This record gives sequence, structure tokens and C-alpha cells, in this order.
Amino acid sequence: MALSRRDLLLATGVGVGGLAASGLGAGSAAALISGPAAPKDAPVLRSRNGRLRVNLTAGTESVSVNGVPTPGLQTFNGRFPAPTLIVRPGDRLQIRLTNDTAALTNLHFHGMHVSPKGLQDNVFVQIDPGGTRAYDVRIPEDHSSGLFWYHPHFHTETGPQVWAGLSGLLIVEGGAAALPQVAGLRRHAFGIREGGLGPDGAWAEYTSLTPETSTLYVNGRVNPRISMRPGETQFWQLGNIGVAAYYEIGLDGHEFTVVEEDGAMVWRTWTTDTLVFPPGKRYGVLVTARHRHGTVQLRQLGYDQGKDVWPEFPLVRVAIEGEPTTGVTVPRDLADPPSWLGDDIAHRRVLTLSQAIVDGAPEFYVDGRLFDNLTFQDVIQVELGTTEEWIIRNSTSLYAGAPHDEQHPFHIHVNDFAVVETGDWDPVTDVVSNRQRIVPRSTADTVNVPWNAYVRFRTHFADYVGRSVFHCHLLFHEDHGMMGIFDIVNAKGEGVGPDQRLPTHHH
Ligand SMILES: [Cu+2]
Repeated sequence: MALSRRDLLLATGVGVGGLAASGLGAGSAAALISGPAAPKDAPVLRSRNGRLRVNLTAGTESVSVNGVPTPGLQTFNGRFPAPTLIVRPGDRLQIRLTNDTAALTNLHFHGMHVSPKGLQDNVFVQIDPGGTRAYDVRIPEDHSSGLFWYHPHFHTETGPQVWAGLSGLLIVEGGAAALPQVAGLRRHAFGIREGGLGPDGAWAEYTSLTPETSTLYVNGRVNPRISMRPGETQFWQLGNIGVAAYYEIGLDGHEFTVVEEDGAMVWRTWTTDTLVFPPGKRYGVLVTARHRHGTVQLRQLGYDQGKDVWPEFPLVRVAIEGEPTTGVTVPRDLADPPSWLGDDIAHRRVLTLSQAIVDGAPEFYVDGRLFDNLTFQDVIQVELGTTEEWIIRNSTSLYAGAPHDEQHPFHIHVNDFAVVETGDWDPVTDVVSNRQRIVPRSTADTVNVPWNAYVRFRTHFADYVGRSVFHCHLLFHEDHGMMGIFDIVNAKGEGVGPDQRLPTHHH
């Protein structure tokens, strides 16, 4: 096969770029699959010599979505999906972001362990319409590797902007992808999101679609096709980069071996038939094709979030074809768990998620308080270098007027956590039952909290001081109050940055 590099990029998205740049060269690339018909995968932008410099313009465009010209999207650089950014630990990620939309915006690097201050992962940055800011994100040498994503995070605009198209994949190379068993495998990165067209043929208005009327897109396409050889093992990184959909994902007749969760290699692998992805969640998995030809379907099996019931939907067609080959396995234990898991606990905190209808409008709370970015109250202060234990509990059912019990995906910025316990919790009687102690196999930055239930995690505040946030990753909930602020402060009292005070509004 004589495929150009461009053809290869279009054919397999990130996978081929990853192989080419990891030094396998043209000889290996020539053995790769030819691709699906629809040539609309995201462009791949890769760091060189320790730096990835990118100009991104957020603007309103008419673009082709799954082969259909579609007005009404907001895009980075006119691309749907947004460009995939690939960096390495130790790199500088320099993004000059121009805001050509009519609303305030900024950038968040979901899951990254970088500074929350300045023009790095600072959600308090405010870029006015017509404005430009130059981000300079310094990724530490010891940063974990895996799948991350980037999207705007300006309070009250996050949901509408991600919905309209402003979310893209961000890959930090290394980690599980660099394991000797994995490094030579063909790879795919799947950015999965919901969306769809409105009655006028334009991209639908935010919140105008139901789960039943939504379309699920993988790298901007509906049910794209990839191929595997019989017996071949591939490395897939999957991420939910949408606003509200939950997914339970399975590949017919196949298993996933999990080697990466939320942008970090797991220290103990596990094998499962299905994986659940609340908004923001990512997994990296090894998949070995069966030893026979035919097409199998990667699919959303369906998920009941409480309010929203997401129906089954096809995600990726996997054609098993060509010469049989031999798959790979990885050891069950890949690394040592982080030493901070055994630290003394400096503080224990309990946060309660709830919601209510007030004057006919839904409100969402942390500890009964509505977040807004005009009055930063009740800021949690944590000490740099310490380990804490947090309990996140969901009392959705408790508040009068709440329309539904809902699950909430809890997400925190800057530092990952390890879940050590889950259980049921009755918010009326405060009785805990069905307590499950968990020996963690991985860290996470996003965890689902069912109603009348809790999760307990440990987290370590390493390396960075500054002000940041935790929130529900159902973006409508986040934008309507289910978010809180924490300050990481060092022994000298240094923490919140001068640009992390109350933002100014000019309406
Ligand atoms: Cu929520």
C-alpha cells in the first residue's frame, strides 16, 4: 500500500501520528490499515523540541459534520472536532487563544497537573469577545501520561461553548503507551460526544435535544469504521468530551484491559466487558480482536443517569480483516501505587451535592450553596504537600421540588485522587450502608456519585499553590451552581494569584 502521511492521518487519526513520531518510521506505517471513507478526523498538532505552539481561534463557523454542511457550531480554527494536541512531559504548551465568539471564554486543561495560576490552568481567566491571551502551560517532567482534553471553563458559558463544539483531545505521550508490550501497537484516540441538528438543519440549540433525539459522534463522525487483524491487540484511548451524556461502552464479544484512567497509567490492570464514562471520563484500554473475520460494533449500551436515560447507539464499526496476527498482554502490576496513599490524613472533608427547583428554575448546590463567580464565599483552604480524605455524597432526593434523582460526576482540578470507599447513604436518616472498601488500582480526576450514595477518596496536593475549582461535570449543573472553590496554600501563606480574585463583569 502506498499511503501518504496525510492519508494515514486521515485514516486513523491520532494513531498513525503517534506511531510515526515514536520512531517506527515509514516501513511500519506502510503496513497500516487504509482508512474509512469520511476524511474528517481532527488535525493532530504535536510538540517539537519541548514545545507545542498553537494559535487557536474560537469562532462561529459553518463546518462539515459527518459529511453534512452544518451552520451554528463554535470551533477552534474552523475544525470539528477540534485539533488534537499531543505533548510530552516537560513540554511547554503555548496556546495563543483568540476569542471570536460573542461571549466570554477561556481554556481549561482537564485532568492536567499544572499550575492553576497565571495563563496556565486558570479557570478565572476572562477573555473578552475580540480578545487574545497567550497561554503558556509548563508541563512538569514527572507529569503522568495519557488522554486529557481541553475546553472553555468560563463560569456559565462552559456548557454552551462545549456543546457548540469547543472541546478537543490532549494527549500526553508516555506511560501505558510507552510500555514495551504496547509501544508497537496500532492506536486510536476516540473523542466521544453527543450533539445533533435542530429542525432548521443547523447545530441544535444547547439543551434543545433529548437523549432520544441526540446523535453520538466519535471524532466528529457517526459510527466511523476502523479495522483490526484477527488476533491483533490495539491500544485505544477513549474520552467523553461532551456536556451531559453518560456512556456504558462495550465492544461486541470482546473485553477491555484497562491500562490507563483519567490521563495516568494504572498501577494494577483489570479486564472488563464494559466501561462507564460520565462526562469528562477517560480510559485507555488494550483490545484484542477475535481470531475470525467479521465486523463487530463498539457501542453505547445505554445508561440511566436518573433524569436522562441514554439509549443504545453505535459508536465505531470494527472490521476484523486481513492476516491473523498475535496479540499482546501486559502484566497485572504495572507500577507501584503513589506513596501518598499511605500518608497521614491532614484533613477530612464532606461535600454534599444537591439540587432544587427555585421559582421554576433548577439550581444545583454544593453544601446547599449556589456557586457564582461574583461572591467567592466558603473557599476551602488546603495545605500544599498534604494528603486529605474527602467524602462526596449525593442527596439529590432530599430537597423539595427536585424533579429527579440524578447521578453527578464529581471532578476536581490540578490533583488526582484515589477512591478508597463507596457506599449508600440516606440523606434523611444519615445512615450509611453497603459500605465497600476499595483497594485503588489507579487515580482519577472524575468519579460518578449515584444518588443517596457517597464516594470517599484520598488526594494529595502536590507541587502547585493557587486557586481552583471542583464541580459536577454535567456542565448544566456546573454552570447553574454545583461548583466550589479551593485554595492550595503553602507554609508561607502563598496561594491565590492576583488574577484569581473576583472577576470583573461588564454587562
Ligand atoms: Cu450534577
